[in-house]
Amino acid sequence: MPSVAIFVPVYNEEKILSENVVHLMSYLDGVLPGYEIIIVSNGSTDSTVEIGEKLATAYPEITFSHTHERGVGHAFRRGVSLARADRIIAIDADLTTDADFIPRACKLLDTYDIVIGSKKRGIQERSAVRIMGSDLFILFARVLLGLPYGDYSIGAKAYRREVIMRYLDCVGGGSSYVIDIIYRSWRDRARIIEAPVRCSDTRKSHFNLVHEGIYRFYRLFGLWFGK
Ligand SMILES: Nc1nc2c(ncn2[C@@H]2O[C@H](COP(=O)(O)OP(=O)(O)OP(=O)(O)O)[C@@H](O)[C@H]2O)c(=O)[nH]1
Ligand SMILES: [Mg+2]
Repeated sequence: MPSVAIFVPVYNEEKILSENVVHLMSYLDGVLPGYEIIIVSNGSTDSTVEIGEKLATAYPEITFSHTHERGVGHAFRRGVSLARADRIIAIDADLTTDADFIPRACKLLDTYDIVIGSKKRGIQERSAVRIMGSDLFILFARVLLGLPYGDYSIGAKAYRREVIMRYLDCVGGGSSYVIDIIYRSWRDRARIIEAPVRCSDTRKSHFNLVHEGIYRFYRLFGLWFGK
């Protein structure tokens, strides 16, 4: 039984998926015995699905699943249902955050329920616009909800499965699933720690950043109204 599941959501990642997953596995083989990788695609229109299926056939550690429904929160739910391990670590397929977050987070999950890999507390090379967008969201999360953390993006987040299961029914279908889980578990006094991460992400986002911004703030206000 694997001790940790690495969850990788993918949307149209044909250019990097195979190479990055193989690279990730060669890193994990040296530092983390007993892992599984769960790759979930939603609505990819390129050859991501064929590549994912080939990877799953070639490597017993990999599980691949896909649906036509868009939304990374749906993918997360599917990933959690497929994972056998009791620790789930989400990372982006572009591997833009240093992979050493994975073994560090895995160790921290011995004593914490959630580990928030934080670009704000670490080092980030991202465009000024993206940093400003994230900073604004972090500020609003602090002011409206009292949340003290510095990163609510998908990648570099680690969870104990039992914590996720408590909130899975109320998480959104998009990327707000992260703040949905963090906010509810923080309110319920879960043990949450932030770990600084180094992120160098200069490729174009696979999200539509305007839609994504509107959606995330809409969900954030929803949490605030529901307080
Ligand atoms: N399953 C699934 N994965 C998605 C979807 N949209 C994006 N992803 C994946 O989510 C991960 C993050 O996407 P990126 O394009 O790197 O997003 P980013 O803007 O760099 O993310 P930030 O860290 O928030 O700045 C990648 O692995 C994408 O392939 C989706 O609708 N479904
Ligand atoms: Mg990225």
